Amino acid sequence: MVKAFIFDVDGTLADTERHGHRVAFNQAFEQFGLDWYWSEETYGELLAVTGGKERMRHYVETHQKPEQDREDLAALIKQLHQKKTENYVELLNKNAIPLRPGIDRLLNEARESGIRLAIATTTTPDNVTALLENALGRESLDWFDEIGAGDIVPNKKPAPDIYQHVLQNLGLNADECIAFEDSINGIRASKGARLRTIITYNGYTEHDDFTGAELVLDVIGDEGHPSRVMQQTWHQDYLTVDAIQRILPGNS
Ligand code: XBP
Ligand code: MG
Repeated sequence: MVKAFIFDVDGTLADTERHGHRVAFNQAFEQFGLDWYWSEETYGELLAVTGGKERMRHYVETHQKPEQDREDLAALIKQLHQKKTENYVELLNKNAIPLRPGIDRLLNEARESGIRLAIATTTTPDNVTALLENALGRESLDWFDEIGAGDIVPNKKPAPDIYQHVLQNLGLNADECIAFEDSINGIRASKGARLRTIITYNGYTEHDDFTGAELVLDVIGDEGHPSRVMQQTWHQDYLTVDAIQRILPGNS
């Protein structure tokens, strides 16, 4: 039987990138008097680099003038990122970003079935807290046995480090767990940790290569909001814990 579900956050639990992170980055750029601006399209390209600080550095290296002093740049990125995190949390507190269809139900089904919950994400811990508190209530933080987030590991996704860290802290083997991801960087990380992976893609990731995924859907889905299955054959209106236990029973 499957013993734990490990969820990515951005793009998987909620569509946070386009109207959340991107907006918070642009606010920070403006607050620092920079003329940088990330359009929805540019941001889609920048998502190839995970991690906000890493993404900004990549942007400067590829889109800005090369004379930027290296040390100054590291300090600027750190300050910008602190501001961006404040902006993002404020944005969620003012206007909660909803969870994707079926997530709330699946989390509750899992809890009722005794399946443990965990998070493995590159985003900053404060962002995870703000998302969960606003979408599910403060008590939902206790639903997760392990929240692996941000700079806690040296290498961010697509490296498997964050998943390996979470597995170790859960005390479980990869074949006892299922990862939920939305992107190519995410599945590279989860597969790198030998985790069976269910993909729910979104507007930014629908054309990513999900080779190796056990299941690829548009959404987990719900009553009145069925899932569309892109890879593998599976016939049910939406994904349930029972269906997961049936099709991906696990090795232990
Ligand atoms: C999410 C990310 C994050 C967010 C920004 O990737 O790449 O960097 O866009 O968060 P994944 P921070 O869903 O694969 O975990 O600015 O806090 O880094
Ligand atoms: Mg993601």
